[in-house]
Amino acid sequence: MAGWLRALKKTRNIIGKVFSSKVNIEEMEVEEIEEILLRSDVPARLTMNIVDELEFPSRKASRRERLTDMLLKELGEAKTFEWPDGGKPHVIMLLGVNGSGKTTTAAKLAKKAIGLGIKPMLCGSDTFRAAGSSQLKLWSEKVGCDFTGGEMGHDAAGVAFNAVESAIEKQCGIVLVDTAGRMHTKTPLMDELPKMCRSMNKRLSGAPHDVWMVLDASLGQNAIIQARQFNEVVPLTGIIVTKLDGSSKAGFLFSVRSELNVPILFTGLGEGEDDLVPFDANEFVNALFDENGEE
Ligand SMILES: Nc1nc2c(ncn2[C@@H]2O[C@H](COP(=O)(O)OP(=O)(O)OP(=O)(O)O)[C@@H](O)[C@H]2O)c(=O)[nH]1
Ligand SMILES: [Mg+2]
Repeated sequence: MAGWLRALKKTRNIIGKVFSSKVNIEEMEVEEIEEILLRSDVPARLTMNIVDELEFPSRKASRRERLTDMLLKELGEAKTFEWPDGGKPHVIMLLGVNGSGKTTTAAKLAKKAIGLGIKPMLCGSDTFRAAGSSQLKLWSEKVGCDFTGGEMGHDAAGVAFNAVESAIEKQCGIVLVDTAGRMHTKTPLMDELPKMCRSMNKRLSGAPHDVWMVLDASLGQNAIIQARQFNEVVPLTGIIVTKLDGSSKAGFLFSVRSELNVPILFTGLGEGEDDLVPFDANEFVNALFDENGEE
């Protein structure tokens, strides 16, 4: 909980005003509540429903209870990632726009796998930039796991194929394929993603078993627009939201289920290798509104 509280400081600075000890939400003008919710990127449709709901008093529940309830409902039922427990390697491809946190997240996931006794393979398929793959190689040395990468200009699909092959040989339990950052609007780069999938599937039927999009929380609703485009090119099976610790727009998380219908699996709450936690809707909503959270 402490991690969540710290991480959501910025969003709470806006949204938390609804519940701060100085302001009484029960007596607040609904227009003010509406403005606060919209400013932290809570989707407009949900904000409208909340305002409609809060406008009239209820004998059964306080406004705070009703708001919390609506927000939790919007996040839907939680899905947790089931870590693989042996057999063929489970291949996960991480994708997203430039700088969203893919490489760091791949390393964080590898560290988690090691902690669970699962042998990871980190695959650096970012062959766009000279440092793209070496950045992940450094991480593999830091967390202590196998690595397969490609030099700049190499075919990313080939690098991914080799990583899966090597993971099978080395009996790894999980392969984390870090991809190059790409803008959702650049067609040729987007086309590389299904090609990578086909290539991995040739070496191991069913691979990649998961495709997770890494979204930068500081982008707010724009992250949803990006995810929608990626989802059309390669169907996503999970979302990882990074940089929640630096975002004041965490309200966009309430759009993920209705707009994408892809589960949020993990959230990044900092830059360190242990700052990745399974997404927990209750912790998230409670941390948003915690009056005792750090200022
Ligand atoms: N505060 C914070 N910073 C993060 C988090 N995740 C990643 N970062 C930082 O975001 C920056 C970009 O992270 P990378 O992992 O290199 O992002 P990327 O998506 O691989 O970037 P490209 O390969 O250039 O597309 C780095 O400075 C990371 O330390 C997080 O959860 N919180
Ligand atoms: Mg990267």
